[in-house]
Amino acid sequence: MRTTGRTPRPLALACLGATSLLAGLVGCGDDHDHGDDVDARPADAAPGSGAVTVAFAHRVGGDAVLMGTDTPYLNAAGDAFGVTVVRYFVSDVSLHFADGSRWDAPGPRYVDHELTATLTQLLASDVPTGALASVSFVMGLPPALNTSGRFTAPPESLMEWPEMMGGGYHYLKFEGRYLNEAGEPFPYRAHSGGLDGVDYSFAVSLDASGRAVEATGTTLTLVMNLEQWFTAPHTWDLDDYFNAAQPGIMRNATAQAELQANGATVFALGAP
Ligand SMILES: [Cu+2]
Repeated sequence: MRTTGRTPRPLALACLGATSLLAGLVGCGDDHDHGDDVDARPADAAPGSGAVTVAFAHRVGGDAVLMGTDTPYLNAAGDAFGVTVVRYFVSDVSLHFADGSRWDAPGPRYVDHELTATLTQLLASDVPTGALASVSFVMGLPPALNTSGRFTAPPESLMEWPEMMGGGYHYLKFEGRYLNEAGEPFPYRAHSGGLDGVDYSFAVSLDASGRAVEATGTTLTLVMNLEQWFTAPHTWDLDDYFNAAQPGIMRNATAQAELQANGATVFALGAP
């Protein structure tokens, strides 16, 4: 497991300060002697810690996506579309606690809707317990992680991005079919990645107030609302991006920037 860091809780700092300044006058230690809590924890768990698992869910219009080559969904521009591929990286997950402290799970995580093992990933078994404020991560691979050759085995290695376009890896492969202006099924491949040295990954922060890391284990569900990739601020008429003359968008810096901007509303934290 990777090294994780967490900044000290302000309460503990305040206590240390009070202890050193007012030694003998303030019974600071008594407030932090939670002996009863220790007794309640499983014997094999560190005091004040629990396992945190991240689950990944993929939805269209609020419902779990049904994969296939048909076109059961409508995007904001009125295109009928379906979904055949959802593969992506998220990186550098951090938990932000209500007390202002932070716990980091650095590094990339690969998710493929078709690979069940990637849909539930243990962050760590010893995350400090406490009330959460938010969950943050990077959609894609930030430049420090997006280096050619980082992944040598499938499935991650299959996300390679061509060297002639800057190398590294796709952040996202979102594919399916849509009905074009002629009413015929046409494939779309919404692929994103760093293009020619420009990074299009982006930070995501999701409100987690009301949630907590529990000693008994916690699952946080990161929901990707797929239709949002095509929605606001750049509403995509898929005919304009995927057609016989222009079947892909990987070389299209404008399209990469638009996917990045549309991504701001793609993610949500699912119900516990
Ligand atoms: Cu591609």
